[in-house]
Amino acid sequence: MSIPQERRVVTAIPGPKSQELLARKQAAVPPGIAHALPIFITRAGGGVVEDADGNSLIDFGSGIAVTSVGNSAPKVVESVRKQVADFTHTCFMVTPYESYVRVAEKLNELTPGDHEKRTVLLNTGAEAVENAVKIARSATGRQAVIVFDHGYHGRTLLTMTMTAKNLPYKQGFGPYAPEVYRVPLAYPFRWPTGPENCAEEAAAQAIDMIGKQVGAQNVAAVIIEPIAGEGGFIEPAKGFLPRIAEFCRENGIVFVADEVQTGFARTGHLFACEDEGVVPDLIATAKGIAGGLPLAAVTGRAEIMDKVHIGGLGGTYGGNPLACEAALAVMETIEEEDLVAKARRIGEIMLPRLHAMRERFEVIGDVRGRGAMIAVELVRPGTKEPNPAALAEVVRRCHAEGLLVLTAGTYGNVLRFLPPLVMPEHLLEEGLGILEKAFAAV
Ligand code: PLZ
Repeated sequence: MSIPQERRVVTAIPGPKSQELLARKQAAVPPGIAHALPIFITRAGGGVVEDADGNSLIDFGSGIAVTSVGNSAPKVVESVRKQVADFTHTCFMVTPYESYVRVAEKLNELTPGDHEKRTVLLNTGAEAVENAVKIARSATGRQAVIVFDHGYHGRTLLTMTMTAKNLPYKQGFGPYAPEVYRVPLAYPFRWPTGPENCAEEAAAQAIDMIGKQVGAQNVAAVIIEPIAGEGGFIEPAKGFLPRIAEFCRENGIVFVADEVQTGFARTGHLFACEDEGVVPDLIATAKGIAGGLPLAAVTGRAEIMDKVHIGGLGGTYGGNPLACEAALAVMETIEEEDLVAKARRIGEIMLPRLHAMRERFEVIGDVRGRGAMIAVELVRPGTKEPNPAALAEVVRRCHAEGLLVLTAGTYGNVLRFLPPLVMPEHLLEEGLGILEKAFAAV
């Protein structure tokens, strides 16, 4: 790796150059687009990001689960360089090219289930989710869409409607899209009767609500994140996902897994659904698929995907040749560097350290996640009351020390970790040390 794999804090964070750039940003860009940490990045790779002031921060965010293979990963750079010199765009709907087909073949092969599949390529996670809904509606002739508490699916009209949390995603942006219904999620830490009964009770409630309020015969699709991402890295209690998938099967409903954040080795499986052997009818992917180039996909059962009329799917840039080359390089890198195992190893290092912190610090209510998708939920000591103030303080201290961390959660009280899967172990350990110090100080 050409960029030194070290933490280096040489100014305040953000430093003077970043602050100068931030002032320009504030004059040129609306405040609606905000930052987790306003340091301006000049270079990044492996487990670090470098800023304009010469600081090098340990990256526990991967640009929200995108650069799983690392920033500017060598194979990605090489493939994109070659492609950019050959041709940058034709529009796949005008004249096709082979890399799009190869990405589709790869996704058909790698996603759960050995049934015949098809893949359509798009640009963003939101676009993938929207297209999954279009396809499910077209295939079933039904309209209703079922989503879950704490769900996040994007910022477009339909996906914002499908997203659970009002602020910042929905406030003032209505009216929302019709025919979207929300049901409970099996959230073990906050289930009223405790985690043991959570899966069964939550599934029963969800299924009852669908039957009573919507009518299963009207439902085109049930869409769920196998681990709720923005909602706070909530792993549904074991048994919940399989029960919901079974209900969909019994009622001719298309079961859609939104694996935009959980996909591509992140959770210690190639796809998070595999953890419980759930085979979705359609799977939406994006983020980690192309190492930072904009690409997304819907992959699913041929008999469902093939129902959409000719010309019904598309977009100018979907499956852009640069993004396709990047995706092929990412998939090769995941295989060659066994990043599924690396993700597991990250979990094996992080979880025991975080559980030990939970014993020490009463402000940590819950530690959860799988592989390199790990979170801690902060509460007021002795209660389950969300503690966003403590979270803000921990984050501030981590950032000041050169550890880039992200937050999440319906109640704004979850600290989440999404390190690149190529994170060197010494940086992972160093990051955990900074975190421990931050908790001790709060
Ligand atoms: N589905 C599960 O996590 C994107 C959003 C950040 P796009 N998550 C990060 C923000 O505040 O905008 C996401 C996701 C899941 C869909 C999406 C949407 O993906 O590529 O951002 O459209």
